[in-house]
Amino acid sequence: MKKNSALVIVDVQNDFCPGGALPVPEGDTIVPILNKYIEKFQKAGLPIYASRDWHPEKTKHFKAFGGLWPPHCVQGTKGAEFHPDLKLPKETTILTKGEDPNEDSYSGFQAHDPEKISLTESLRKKKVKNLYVGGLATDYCVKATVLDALKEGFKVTVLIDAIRGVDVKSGDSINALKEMEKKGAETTMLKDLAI
Ligand code: VGL
Ligand code: ZN
Repeated sequence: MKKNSALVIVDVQNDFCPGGALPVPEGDTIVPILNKYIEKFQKAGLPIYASRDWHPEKTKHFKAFGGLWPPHCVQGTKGAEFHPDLKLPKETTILTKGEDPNEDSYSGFQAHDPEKISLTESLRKKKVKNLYVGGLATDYCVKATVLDALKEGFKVTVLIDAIRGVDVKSGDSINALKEMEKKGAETTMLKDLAI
């Protein structure tokens, strides 16, 4: 793994896992793999970020108010908590997004840390140039985060063994990955991650 790298874990929350309000098929199966990535980044002393979808009860993002989705990841609920087996170190920077009731946002680059600092600013401060991105869902928040990261000039590697998609239409996840690669993202797997 290169210097100036950070791990970005997208939305590994109960509501996106089987049994949750908006389950991603096999969403929970990436948790043990993400834990291994976390361990590697932690041992290397590299920053770790974890984003969370964090919606108010009423938001344009939900079907009842004009959006696409059933209610999910409502602030303060069990469904909005990170998956209980995800081993986030205490130094993890938690990124919160989706709080604005008028916004239908997906990207970690629309999120902020506890000091209300944006992800871009936080990464620049830490001199991060390379992002390794995994999490849920491939065809929504992972895709949006990766495409925004590329637009912001970061080098991005998608952790293809640590993402899962919703596939509202079959093929959505594969197409999302193709689009990320076309725009410049690279891919890797745990076994190929040099450290
Ligand atoms: C997400 C749909 C709605 C995601 C968030 O995290 O990918 N998908 N809200
Ligand atoms: Zn959402």
